[in-house]
Amino acid sequence: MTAPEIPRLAGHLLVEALIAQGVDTVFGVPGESYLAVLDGFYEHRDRIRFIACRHEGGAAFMAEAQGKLGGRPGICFVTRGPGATNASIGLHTAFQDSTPMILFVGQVASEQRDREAFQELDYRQVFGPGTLGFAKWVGEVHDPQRLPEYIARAFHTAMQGRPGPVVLVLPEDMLSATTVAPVLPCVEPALAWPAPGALRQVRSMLLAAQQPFVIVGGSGWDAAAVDAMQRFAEAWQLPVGCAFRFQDLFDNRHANYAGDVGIGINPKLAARLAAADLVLAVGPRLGEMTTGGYSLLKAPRPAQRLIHIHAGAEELGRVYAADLMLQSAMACAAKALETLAPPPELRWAAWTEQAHADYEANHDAPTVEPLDMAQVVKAIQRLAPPDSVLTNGAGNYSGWLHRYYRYPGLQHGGRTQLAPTSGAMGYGVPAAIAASLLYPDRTVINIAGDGDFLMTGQELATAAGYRAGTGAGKLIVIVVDNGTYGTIRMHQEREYPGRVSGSDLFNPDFAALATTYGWASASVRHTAEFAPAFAAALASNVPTLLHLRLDADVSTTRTSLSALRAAAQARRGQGGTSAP
Ligand SMILES: Cc1ncc(C[n+]2csc(CCOP(=O)(O)OP(=O)(O)O)c2C)c(N)n1
Repeated sequence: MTAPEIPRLAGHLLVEALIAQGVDTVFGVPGESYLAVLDGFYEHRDRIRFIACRHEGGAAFMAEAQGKLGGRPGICFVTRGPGATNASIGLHTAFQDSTPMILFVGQVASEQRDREAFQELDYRQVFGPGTLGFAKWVGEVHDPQRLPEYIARAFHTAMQGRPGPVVLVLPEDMLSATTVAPVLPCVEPALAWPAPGALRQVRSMLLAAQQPFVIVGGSGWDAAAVDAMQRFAEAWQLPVGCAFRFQDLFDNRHANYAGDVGIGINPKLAARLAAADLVLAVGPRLGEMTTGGYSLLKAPRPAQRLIHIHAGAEELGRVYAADLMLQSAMACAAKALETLAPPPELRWAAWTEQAHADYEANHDAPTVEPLDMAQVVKAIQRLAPPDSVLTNGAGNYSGWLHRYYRYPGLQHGGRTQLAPTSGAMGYGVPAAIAASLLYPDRTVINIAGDGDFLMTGQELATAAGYRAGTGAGKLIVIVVDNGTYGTIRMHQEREYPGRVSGSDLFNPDFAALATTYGWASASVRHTAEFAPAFAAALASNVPTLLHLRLDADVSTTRTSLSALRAAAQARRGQGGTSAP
């Protein structure tokens, strides 16, 4: 602990405490409720920067991406009621994605509390753990002397067990009070190791299996853990799938890789998972998207034997009555698994080989005219640096990335996929900007839908203002414009064929729009135009938006709207588009 220091504003102390935690960048939208903190950022501007965003949703997504990329809490600052409620989408995403993050919220002065003062909210009620889905903990700091204690606890809570978001509420008068409190040292999470007895059980359950399958996912992985997991999979010749939007946790080019267990899953992979007799889930919380709506792994008692390894005790046994549950941080679990000695003969070598062959075969795609999204993703893979970070939000367009992009594991030191398991539209643009600002030497590529893009597209201004993507690493946004909220249209065609309601979009010229933000841009209508446009973006000294015009009928990597409509109408035994 550092010695008590000279009196200073609590708002300044807060910034010093963040610096002590290793934070050099925070994201936010300013508010009059936390002026003393903003002044602290000014005071320490040589050591920490405040990235001023255009919407708190964008700022919170950027902080969430910071947490995903770095493993330590991403930091977001917002003002009272309207600021905090705008930021809630980032909290929800951090919660669902198990991402460490801290949202600091300015609060009305203590003497005005409980009067429904200007923009007042009770954040413990709004975001409290009781609401199940916004924050692991909501703390309100009343005594400036205790601010370091609250900050240390916030960092611990965000990182320990199942990582997630924390909200710290800062009354205005507390921030502008004077304090001599010392900052506390940098916090490291306490990590749980799997018990030796449980590890022996893992081994004997593996030895008893005929067709085992491993799913990796969740947060808390580092490059060493991913490498250890790879060695374990190699030694035991196990097929490995990645949980929904955790595709970068295992090298997709590796011979044991079997594909992503998520939305639009390869049907052969779904069949394999269903046919497995033992599933070893290392890290994922086994949510709806990873389990095929709790059907590939039936909840609460799957047909397969299940070993569930997770960092959070509260997560184990919450949904699935697994045969074996191990509480362990991923860094520890992978290293422990690696020590398990395999027998000389493994009976599932062919099963694993076939799993990878199925993954490879899933890369074959019929040609689509005039713009082929599979070819677009393959061109990105071919041309972009291998350590590029890929981001997306929610929408069918992300399916091409999930299916055709081969993520390289964490061999470049950090994550290369930033994508919301919460399915939050608007995530990809701010996540890409955050990645580009935090890692200026990495190229960052966002693929967005037209609906998705305009939810947070205003953050292009933030990128331009802070000169993101102007150095060695490039920043490229690819907008896939099909003139519709295509995912919803897909569901409509399945359920209410031919009855388009609320899903049409009326779009601007995205390429023209980007130039008003100081971005370079180009429009792409044909597959052949994409690679040159993308190569030019990789050579550009300013960020680039590529506006891709996709035929609205192209619905997913596997089907079209017209095929869906025809199938739904056939099911209903009607030829027209009459009401259901
Ligand atoms: C914030 C948010 N609002 C609404 C939804 C519901 N939703 C899921 S996908 C989707 C449409 C996405 O449209 P677009 O970005 O154009 O991509 P497309 O599906 O057409 O590829 C909607 C509205 C959501 N997931 N997130």
